[in-house]
Amino acid sequence: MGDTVATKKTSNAPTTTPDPYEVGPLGLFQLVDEKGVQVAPVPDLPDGLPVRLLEAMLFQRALDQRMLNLQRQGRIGFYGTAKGQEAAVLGSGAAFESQDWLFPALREGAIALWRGMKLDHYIAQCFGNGADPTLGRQMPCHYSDGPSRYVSLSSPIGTQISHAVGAARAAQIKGESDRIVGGWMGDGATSSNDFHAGMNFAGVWKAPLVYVCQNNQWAISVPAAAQTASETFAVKAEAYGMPGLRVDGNDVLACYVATKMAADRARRGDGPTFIEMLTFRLGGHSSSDDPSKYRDETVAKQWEKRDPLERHRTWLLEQGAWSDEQQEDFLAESGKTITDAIQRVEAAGAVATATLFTDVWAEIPPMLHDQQMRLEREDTV
Ligand SMILES: Cc1ncc(C[n+]2csc(CCOP(=O)(O)OP(=O)(O)O)c2C)c(N)n1
Ligand SMILES: [Mg+2]
Repeated sequence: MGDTVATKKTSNAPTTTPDPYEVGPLGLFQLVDEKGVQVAPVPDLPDGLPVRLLEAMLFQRALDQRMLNLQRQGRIGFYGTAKGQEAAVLGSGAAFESQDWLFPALREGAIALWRGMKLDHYIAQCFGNGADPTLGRQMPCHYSDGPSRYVSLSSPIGTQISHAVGAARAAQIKGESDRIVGGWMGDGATSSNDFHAGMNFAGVWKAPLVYVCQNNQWAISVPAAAQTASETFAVKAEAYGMPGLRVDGNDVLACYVATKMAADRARRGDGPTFIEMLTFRLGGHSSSDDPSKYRDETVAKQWEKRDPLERHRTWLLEQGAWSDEQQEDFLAESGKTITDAIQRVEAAGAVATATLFTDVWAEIPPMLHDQQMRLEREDTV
């Protein structure tokens, strides 16, 4: 499997934006290279989107670090960062519309924030405390947010791949022609049963769906090369009767443009697309992991030089659309926003025990009702 971003550079830069569907599953769709130099024309984008993408990536990096610190301080139990993968996360997530349903894997929480999830709810989900609308019933990082149609992942790897195609099929059956579905997975998830079932039904049903595979080259300690014998992950899509795209996952504009094309295609009723985004997990798998035990961290150092934030910032500076001062202000303001939110959330305290009995049964069964009454009595003793 490719562990480097190998782009063929010709002396003649293209004069039109390449079509990611033509670049295909063995190529690598890229608009801005590792140094922040634009290598192909960037198509017209919604007003202000490139700046918003940088801000969202900067915010995510800052938030991830703060959440990891909370875990190290014993204030939350677990955290998984998206460090190094922010472009793949936000570039893909920004291409969906508010009516679409999204089925993420572990590292896409920033998409929920992008779609309007409250920061307090994001942080409270990790505390699992009284400020958490999901009442601490999920492991940290398993965000869900109804208003932004962002569905909690299930911890068993790959299960959301089937959930996503099910939701896409439901939209099809209900004739909701303007609604599509996004489903995310890691490279490791392509070895799960759900991958094959989900991809198969997506192809057979011509489901209004975009699958995004963040190939961060590791599944905890298993390298991508030990995950598959296929030349790329994208090429697998062909066997299921759908196009597979391969995109530079550290190029946020390329990620956005490719996902938007796939989303438009799905919305037109032309069926699903599978997109492999080639990136790298700069940090540990999660707060419970130490990657120096199993991988050559000099490779990680190489990938640090391909930082997606730095690349996009350089491009924006070149466009005259961003400044060092703006970045400084934005980071200072973000830091304060995060601090304030953590303080508010932590002050909420534990989830009320009485909520054990709420939101589960329409009518509580007699045995549980007895337990509920007993708890109420004991609580007042
Ligand atoms: C069915 C199942 N097997 C094993 C695990 C333990 N596990 C959690 S994350 C992970 C690796 C996932 O790798 P990948 O899909 O590449 O996503 P990444 O963590 O790299 O984003 C594994 C094996 C699990 N959660 N579910
Ligand atoms: Mg992975």
